[in-house]
Amino acid sequence: MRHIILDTDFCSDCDDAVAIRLLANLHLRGEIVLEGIILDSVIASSAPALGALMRLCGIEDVPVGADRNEGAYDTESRYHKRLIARGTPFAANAQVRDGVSLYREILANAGEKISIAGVGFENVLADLLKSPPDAVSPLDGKALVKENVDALWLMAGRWDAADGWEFNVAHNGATAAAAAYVADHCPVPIIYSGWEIGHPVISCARLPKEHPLREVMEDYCGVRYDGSNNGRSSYDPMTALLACVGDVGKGGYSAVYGKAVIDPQSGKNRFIRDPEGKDCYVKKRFPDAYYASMIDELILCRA
Ligand SMILES: [Ca+2]
Repeated sequence: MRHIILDTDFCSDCDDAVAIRLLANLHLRGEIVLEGIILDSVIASSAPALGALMRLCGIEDVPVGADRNEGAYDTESRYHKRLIARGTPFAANAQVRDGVSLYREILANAGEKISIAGVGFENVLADLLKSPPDAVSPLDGKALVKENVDALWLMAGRWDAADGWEFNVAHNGATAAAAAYVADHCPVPIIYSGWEIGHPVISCARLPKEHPLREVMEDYCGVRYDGSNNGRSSYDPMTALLACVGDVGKGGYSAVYGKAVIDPQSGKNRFIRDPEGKDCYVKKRFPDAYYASMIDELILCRA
């Protein structure tokens, strides 16, 4: 059984919500254990909106942690408001755990290796790696990750171009510094799913009226004359699904191994190839429709 923590900037883009629905269904079907969700970009409505989506998806009992630096990366969300109106277990961000502290608790108590699916900024991951020993564990963050995490599966970077620029990494100086820190200090393999992987893969284009993602997709993507939304690039659900599969080849990808180099100021990324390298970025082995239909099937099914 795969054990997953999702690290998400559930705020600006809507594909984070698609990743959450996908993970919720796999969790409820008993195919993975979703150990926790970490919010790495937080505005006032973040925890309330996430709680609302989790309730709609039937995973209200999964622990939630959040970065405490509210407003550092986003200032508004197009899709939080209508989610919250559906009812939420959290009235405010203060009702969820501190992100690093929740990470440390889950990792310290892990019976099996945990996979971290990162589909947002890497600030909380960097803070986890920098965290000192505490009452939860005598290990510092780096040792705790080394002992309990099998890999980081990150939607980050752009690897099909020289000097790649990608939002999760290069949004601002803080996101660039965090992504560079994780690339340089993570003690376990990092599997990068770049911008070029998810961008042309459009999922969620047609959702039933009562689907939990329907309003989210309408609020982010708009509505067509026939009432269906336009769908969205599948950056985050593809990364989350790959983390659940836990194997690049079985997930439908090939890997280019080596070392990611991220400029800590600009966030621009490049890759030094090395067949013996710990980290990799992935390339698709199948047409885009293959991945899109897999995601649509997993978000449409009833868990
Ligand atoms: Ca995201």
